[in-house]
Amino acid sequence: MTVKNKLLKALILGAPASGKGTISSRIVKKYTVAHVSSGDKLRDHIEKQTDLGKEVKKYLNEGKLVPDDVMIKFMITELKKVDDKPWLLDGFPRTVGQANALWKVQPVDVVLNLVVPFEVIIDRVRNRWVHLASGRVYNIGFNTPKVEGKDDVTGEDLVQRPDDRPEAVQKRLEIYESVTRPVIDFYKEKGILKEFHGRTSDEIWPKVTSYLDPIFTKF
Ligand code: G5P
Ligand code: MG
Repeated sequence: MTVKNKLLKALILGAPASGKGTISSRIVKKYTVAHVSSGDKLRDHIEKQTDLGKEVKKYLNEGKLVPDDVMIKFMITELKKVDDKPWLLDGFPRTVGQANALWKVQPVDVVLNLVVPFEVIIDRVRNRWVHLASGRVYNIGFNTPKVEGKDDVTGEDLVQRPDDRPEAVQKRLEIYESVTRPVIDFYKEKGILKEFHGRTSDEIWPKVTSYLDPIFTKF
């Protein structure tokens, strides 16, 4: 597909820990596009103890979805802040209700869906460390931080996500199967979904660039 004379609006979908954040950061480095991650934004609110942060904390910690009304209002407001730029949305929408609400205010052009086997995912979350302020993410053995426990850019502490505990991961995967999978069908029916299969982000990345290169050069 080609998109001319307009700002690309793209989504990245995939199960928890399928590499949405990892692939998004590579997309942002290669193409001019703003990365908007619902999970990173919510974690930032929790860290800063805002009213929203206090409201959503228990959902994130337990691996449950934040209710649609809260999420839709929050993300539509966040997207308005970047509507003069091309954007890549990560983590939203996650329910068909959210997908419908987004489609009404901003139909999207491209949807990337990462398909990674579940056993690979379970292994990854055990070794994930994050820098909360930036959303930068590390994995011991894959992209190990230069100094153990410290962010490469700021030198600040890395933390493990509370929802990376095994019981919360299990919950997130169950919710993904039952509630988020229909979102994939929503975009399939619109004819704008492209799937990328692989066991590693390095295997998936060249497939993503082959797909995105012609789309971005048409701008
Ligand atoms: P999030 O933050 O959207 P998830 O569960 O969808 O959370 P997550 O965990 O952020 O997704 P990811 O972004 O898909 O995963 O993956 P990633 O962080 O890039 O990679 C995972 C790990 O694997 C990292 O450590 C990375 O370094 C490593 N890795 C990547 N590639 C490889 C590889 O090839 N090899 C190896 N060895 N490692 C690799 O949402 C969190 C919560 O926020 C709420 C919910 O409570 C949700 O549970 N929320 C919403 N609630 C309702 N509606 C919404 N729209 C919501 N959005 C967020
Ligand atoms: Mg992520």
